[in-house]
Amino acid sequence: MADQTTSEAYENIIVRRQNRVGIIQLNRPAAMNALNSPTMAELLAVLRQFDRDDGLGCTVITGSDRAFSAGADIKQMAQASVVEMMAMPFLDYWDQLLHIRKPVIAAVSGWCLGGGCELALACDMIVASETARFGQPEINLGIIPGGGGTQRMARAVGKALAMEIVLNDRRLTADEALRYGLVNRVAPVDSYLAEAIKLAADIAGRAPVAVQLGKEAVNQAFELLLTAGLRDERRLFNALFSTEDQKEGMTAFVEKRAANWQGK
Ligand code: DAK
Repeated sequence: MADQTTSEAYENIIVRRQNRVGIIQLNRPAAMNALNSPTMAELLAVLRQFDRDDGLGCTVITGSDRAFSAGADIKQMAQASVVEMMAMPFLDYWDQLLHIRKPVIAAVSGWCLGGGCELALACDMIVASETARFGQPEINLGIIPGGGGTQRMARAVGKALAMEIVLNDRRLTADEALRYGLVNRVAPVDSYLAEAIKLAADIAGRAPVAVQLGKEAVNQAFELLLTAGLRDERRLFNALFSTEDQKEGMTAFVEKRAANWQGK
């Protein structure tokens, strides 16, 4: 099949589609892709639109080679009171990230700090360039991570290292991030994005409903105790026997042919 690429215009992000992969590029180069409310609004609107689009199976979020994102926009928060912080729509966008059903891969190069690192951690997988640097430097601003950094970082790399990252601004190189299980793979800076898109295309070519329920089931491992998680997995597993794709997948195996997924 010929490679189909289309693009759409936004103010703070660049959106394009490549066959069954949606690609969102953070695009605030003058601010190192700092995440302000308008950027998060556009990002979430597009993620939700992709979730509803049967023509797409997986999303890649990326930044520039120099910076995935340097975090939440400090200039937006600097003078805010606690009441103003609590009322910022910014918070809702972070909550909405939890409800994206299709897999999202972060393709990270350069700075991946603060809220930028939290955004990457909220994605389902991370492909990093060799120049990627991960950190939660909020302590330097007199605050702690607020977008999931303490929780997801601790789950990803363990308590000991998470404490150093959160309390003492320890930054991880791409190789360290790979070693500690924060990222899936590391690639040269000129190919990390292509690598992430290739991974996304592979996933997008698989049985769509099973992919979404697989994502849901793995995420439950971080929410539930083992017995409840196993029960949940069993329900999702059984539910897939009501899909046409389960019949097609097993029939295709028996008939020794490739499956033709319908997403039903
Ligand atoms: N916000 C706003 N502008 C930023 C920025 C940021 N986070 N990071 C960089 N910039 C801007 C700089 O101000 C500068 O702008 P101009 O001065 O040119 O106008 C421009 O980007 C280039 O930055 P530098 O001149 O500093 O470039 P360098 O190469 O020297 O340094 C750097 C790059 C990324 C190491 C450095 O800029 C830096 O340390 N940036 C700040 C990193 C940081 O502290 N990040 C944590 C921010 S706090 C929440 C969700 C999320 C969050 C909180 C709550 N809820 C849901 C409740 C997240 C909080 C954070 O992320």
